[in-house]
Amino acid sequence: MQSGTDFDAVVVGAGFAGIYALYRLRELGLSVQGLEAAEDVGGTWYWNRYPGARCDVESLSYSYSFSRELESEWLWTERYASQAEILRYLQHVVARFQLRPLIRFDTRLAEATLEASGARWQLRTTAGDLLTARFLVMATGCLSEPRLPAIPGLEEFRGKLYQTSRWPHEPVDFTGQRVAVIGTGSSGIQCIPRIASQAQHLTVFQRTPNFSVPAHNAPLDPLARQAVMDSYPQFRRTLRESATSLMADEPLPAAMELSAQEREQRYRAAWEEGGIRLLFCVSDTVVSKPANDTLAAFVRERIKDIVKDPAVAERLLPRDYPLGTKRLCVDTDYFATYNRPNVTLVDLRSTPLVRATPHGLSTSGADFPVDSIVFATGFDAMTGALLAIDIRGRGGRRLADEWSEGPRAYLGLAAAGFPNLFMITGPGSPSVLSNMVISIEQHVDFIADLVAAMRTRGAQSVEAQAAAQEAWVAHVAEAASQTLFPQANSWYMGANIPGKPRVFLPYVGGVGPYRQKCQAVAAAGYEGFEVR
Ligand code: NA7
Repeated sequence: MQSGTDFDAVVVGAGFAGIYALYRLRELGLSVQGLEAAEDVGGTWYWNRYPGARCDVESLSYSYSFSRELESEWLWTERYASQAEILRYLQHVVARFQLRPLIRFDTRLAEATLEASGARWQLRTTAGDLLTARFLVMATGCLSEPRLPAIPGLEEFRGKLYQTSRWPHEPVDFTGQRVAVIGTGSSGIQCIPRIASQAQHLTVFQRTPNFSVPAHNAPLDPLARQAVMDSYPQFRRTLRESATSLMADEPLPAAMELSAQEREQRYRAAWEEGGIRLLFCVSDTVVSKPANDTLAAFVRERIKDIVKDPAVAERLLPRDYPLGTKRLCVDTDYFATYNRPNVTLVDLRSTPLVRATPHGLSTSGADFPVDSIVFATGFDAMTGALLAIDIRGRGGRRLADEWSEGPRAYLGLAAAGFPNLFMITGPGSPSVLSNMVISIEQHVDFIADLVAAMRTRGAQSVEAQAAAQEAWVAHVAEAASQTLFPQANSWYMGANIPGKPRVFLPYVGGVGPYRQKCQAVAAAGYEGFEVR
């Protein structure tokens, strides 16, 4: 740990974003302090260690590009990296670049208050420790504030409770147990097959069926891996400039321009390839309802192919939102798990969860005695972790109040009234619609370049201008309105949190175009920012 309490920059969070922010800001010669609530680095990949936890972006794309040496020495072993492998990678990065001494662990930021000078932040941790920083970098994550439903009677339950995003560090053995999993988002879909293979009986409580595509995960072929690694600079550039940063842009036909047979061939090829390619095998999946309907129907047919009991298959078919407007899941044997004799699917739409009892869960239809309950019920996405901190900017204005009708940030990076505070992959940036590592590097580089430019100018503070912010927020909303995304009750829309404003949170205009916009802003002397 570092000594002293006054820093040029404090970085909150030590996941992918915080680690790189610490690295870049230290390279600039700034005094930097990292604060991390956990006892170790990793962020998302520290907390989400449930069975089957795996990234749904391919490992060769989901890693830092800032160091050629780092790139060439780290050998990913599988097409999709497991949580454990990604955590090892981040621990390696921190050790390799000697970042650990910069981080204060087991330390959660509680309050950040702008000083009267308008150019420095006073910080208080939940333990009551005080620090100050000129720059405050919020690397707090998009999916880091977990959410648990209020289930009456849960305190009386005598079995064990687990949460995918707060999984114990020691192995959990469900052998011989009756287990309940609540939630069928990505986390549920990843852990359900693994828990089913161990438990005596698994009951899955599903509220909304999800679209999911097979991962077809496999060990990476060493020669193919080396070929990508040899071409990393070009490979990364292609991803950075692409619309999604997940795969290279290629010309795609609109679904309805194709014959039914051509569509089916394309969808099948993408299904066989596995992963999120399916979303990007025609040009108009998330903008045209007729196009989306054809793809959704294709996936429903695949679910029916896999699930043997037609009544169970029927309950698993997503019908009430367009494919891709809730995060498309990537699975290993998810639907096939429902063919196991020890797995029961409970549809909470027809029989809602009523309460927990000392021995299990009760729906309006039946009682389900269980030994353990696993919550895979998601997060207060994009804004939850930021607003969990009492942030008070100019004139004592609270960020939570400023955002009461939805987040307002210029480029998803900075907010008017909150000078010298930056968000990494904040609301209004491509963030969760992109390859997070690529977006994180882009944000951190933008911020580091801005801080360096301020130093050259002798500036003390930088703040988003209200007019630029409003124009950007309007642009983010306009971009979303051109798509099908607002049609789903998704966490992208804040719909999973009671009372949260319904606003489409990430920027859907494309990663490459967003990067160009940021570059243009910088080239114009940080247009839209007030540099004082
Ligand atoms: P998600 O995707 O938000 O999934 C949460 C799941 O929990 C989803 O199926 C919810 O149903 C369900 N849920 C939430 N509250 C309840 C209650 N009260 N009762 C029953 N079911 C409930 O979170 P994940 O952790 O799976 O994934 C988050 C992201 O992490 C993922 O998209 C990847 O990007 C990585 P609902 O759909 O709201 O009806």
